[in-house]
Amino acid sequence: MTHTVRTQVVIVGAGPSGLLLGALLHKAGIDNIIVERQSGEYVLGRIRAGILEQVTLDLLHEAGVGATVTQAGTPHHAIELVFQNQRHAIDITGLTGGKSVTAYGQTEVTRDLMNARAAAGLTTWYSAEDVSVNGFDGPHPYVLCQHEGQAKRIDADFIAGCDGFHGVCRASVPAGSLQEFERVYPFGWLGILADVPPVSPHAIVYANSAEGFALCSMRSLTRSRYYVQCPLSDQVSDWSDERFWDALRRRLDPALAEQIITGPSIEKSIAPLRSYVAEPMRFGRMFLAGDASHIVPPTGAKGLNLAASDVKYLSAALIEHYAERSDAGIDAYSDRCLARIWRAERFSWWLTNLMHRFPDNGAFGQKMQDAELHYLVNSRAASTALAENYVGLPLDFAQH
Ligand code: RFL
Ligand code: PHB
Repeated sequence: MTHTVRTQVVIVGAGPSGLLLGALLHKAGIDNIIVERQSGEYVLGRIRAGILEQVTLDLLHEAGVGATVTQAGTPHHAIELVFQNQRHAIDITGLTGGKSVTAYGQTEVTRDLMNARAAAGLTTWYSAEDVSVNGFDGPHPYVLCQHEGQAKRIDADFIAGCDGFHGVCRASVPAGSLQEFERVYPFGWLGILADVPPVSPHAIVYANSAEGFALCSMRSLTRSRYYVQCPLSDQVSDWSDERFWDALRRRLDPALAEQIITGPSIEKSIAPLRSYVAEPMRFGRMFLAGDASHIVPPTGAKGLNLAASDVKYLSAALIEHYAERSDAGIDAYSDRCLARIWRAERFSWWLTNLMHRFPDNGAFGQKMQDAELHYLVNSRAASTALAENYVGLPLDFAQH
């Protein structure tokens, strides 16, 4: 027998998008249930983003979980670009009239939201199997799944597809209703997490070297996150810790390389790089948000921040629907999100092209990269364009 429950919004996926949406809706008195395919521990074990824009911090505060990030996050007022063995600082705060970004891990954001959700006694079904989304083209959408050995059904007013790139929501949209745009890059990022002090605790370092891209980031003053560009054919097992640290050092300027403190990795993974957008983001009574509808290469640190802004627009639209009986926000949702998404897609694509070594770049392509990097660090106008995108464009940035 199927166990049936009812809620106002059923959210598929308990990543940052789903959890943040659930928290914002709950604050507004809108009932919601989250259905997640994995266990809570598995979700927390995925090491991903580390840089939050102010827009994202503001939303965490609005959702009632801002205290920990304020206390434990590390503000960054600069980024550094390394090329031709030299380091150049970009003063993102000075160039944007005082804005900054904050180093605070996606794992920590997720944990804060999970804890708040559990403390508020809200329903989350982890380890749900065979999740399907149904009836969203009509007035009575519902989700089916298997949970704790039982067939379950959730009837709702709306479905929020927050289930990431490989989720079921986008895949359930009828063929032909979706337009996809994609660029796949011919390399990946090998990332490691290690309990060693970060080499650059006040500025994220992006390096373009003859051996490829490298990135120095952090999770705290005692936990570092580093990445190197690697071929897509590489396996994690090809990369001993020693090989990783050697490769990282060779890609940085000599002074910085010398300061790297190494230690055993506690996580090591390879992520492919992709730009992807699916349009639109609403299908009747189902909405897509976050990685379910778009992917950026991690170079611009935009993925989690875009997920947060989608959720801001979606929560505002749903609150307007219930409180004011107006569907204006719901009708505008997809266009509002996509205007911001395409700007972040452009920035992430541009920075990816500028900072990586492409197999078919050639000598001319290399000269172009070098010339653009020199221009970028020597022109206030060009540095400002980088800085204002890096800290994140305002939510109400011109839509057209
Ligand atoms: P998620 O995090 O993928 O969560 C989706 C959740 O849905 C679940 N799910 C299902 N649940 C039920 N039924 C199904 N059929 C389901 N299918 C899937 C999944 O188990 C999962 O729990 O998507 P969300 O919430 O939209 O969040 C997006 C972010 O995770 C992502 O954009 C960022 O991690 C991207 N990203 C970065 N973003 C930044 O803003 N700043 C960064 O510094 C940054 N660095 C990164 C990154 C992503 C990386 N990787 C690995 C792709 C660095 C890396 C290396
Ligand atoms: C990270 O800390 O994981 C990180 C930082 C900056 C990026 C991407 C990832 O651009």
